[in-house]
Amino acid sequence: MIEGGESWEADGFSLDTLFKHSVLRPGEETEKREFTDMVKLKKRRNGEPEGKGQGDPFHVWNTMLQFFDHVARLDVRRALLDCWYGPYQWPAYMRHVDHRTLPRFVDQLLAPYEAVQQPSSELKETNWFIASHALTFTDIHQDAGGRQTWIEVLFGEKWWFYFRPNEAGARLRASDPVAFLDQLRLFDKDKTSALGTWFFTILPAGTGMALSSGIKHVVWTPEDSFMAGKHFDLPTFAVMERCLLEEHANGEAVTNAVRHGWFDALLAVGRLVGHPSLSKVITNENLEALGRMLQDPARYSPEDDKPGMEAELALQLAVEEVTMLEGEKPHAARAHSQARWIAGLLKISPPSNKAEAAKTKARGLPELHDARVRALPLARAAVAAEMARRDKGTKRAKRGAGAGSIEKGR
Ligand SMILES: O=C(O)CCC(=O)C(=O)O
Ligand SMILES: [Fe+2]
Repeated sequence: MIEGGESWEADGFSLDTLFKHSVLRPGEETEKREFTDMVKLKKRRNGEPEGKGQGDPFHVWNTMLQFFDHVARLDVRRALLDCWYGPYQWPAYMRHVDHRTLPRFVDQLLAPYEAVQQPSSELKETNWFIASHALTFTDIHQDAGGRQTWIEVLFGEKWWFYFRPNEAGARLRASDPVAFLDQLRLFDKDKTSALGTWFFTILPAGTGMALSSGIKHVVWTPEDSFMAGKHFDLPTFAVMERCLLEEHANGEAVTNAVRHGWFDALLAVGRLVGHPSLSKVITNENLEALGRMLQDPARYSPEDDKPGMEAELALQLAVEEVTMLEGEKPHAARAHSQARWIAGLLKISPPSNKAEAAKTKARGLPELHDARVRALPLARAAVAAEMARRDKGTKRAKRGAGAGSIEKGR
């Protein structure tokens, strides 16, 4: 927990506050956004009938104007979890972290020479704003895609619960992440303490918190609240790999969102691993994890139904094309990619649906396909060269140590 941040308490829980701090621009208060309907979510969790619209997901499309109209109505509880919010940047006391983030390395080392392409979802998810009515919560989850998180409470209060597994908990999580979560979600003291310990921190306006990736947490919002936050990557690829594998196998059951841009973030940074300023902060364990993710990205792609399958297919396609290009058949590779992508999509959207099939055919190759095909061999080569360099260093050190002991033996 970090104290000494900004507080908007004096401004009030209102649209005007959001305009004043540039969260919204005038006119945006009537745009529809996706809110979590907490009343529906609660009914679903308790197995109660949901009434009208039964079977719908627990999301509703509302405007910010409606959100503020509902503040005093306890029978309507909503939370807006994914409002993009660029203006709120790192506060002074977090700037030392900013300098160690992977996007920073990419900006400093790669961006001056070429445009670094990232999917729009990745950029949108980097800086965000959460507005929640009092008495809302976010269920147990890990933040998607192995990202680190920093948050700052600007209005109201958040109660942050985070779980530290013991040995048995870590084992269950590794072998069956859904069973692990189901057991925690019973909120039964004995069942929980068999797996580890919950900790909690109360965060009033003006306090913030940095949360390492992969930590399971629950957030309770006892008062109307505004919160700004940021997701970022550090060179902790081994944890990222574990998170992605968990999300690949279990989709949104274990996380609160889906990160489709993780691979493009890795491609940008992968090319830079040999740079001295980056190399010194990547451990061997993390380097190996990065190497594995670049080798076979489809293994890690999050599985959230159709978009997840499309994203996985798009990654497979980039890898296949690189493999074919390495076999020196560029034209054949491109034609093959296109055909595979379309065939794959057609399998996802049944060919009986003619309109959907026509749309798919018109789409061409996946977003960022060419950028991926260009960057992947460079990233793989940079990681391989760095591994070889370290390997040589280790062998040299071992030879040195060996020679030393012979000398000592003399
Ligand atoms: O504020 C909330 O309800 C959820 C926040 C959260 O889990 C996060 O920022 O990762
Ligand atoms: Fe979270």
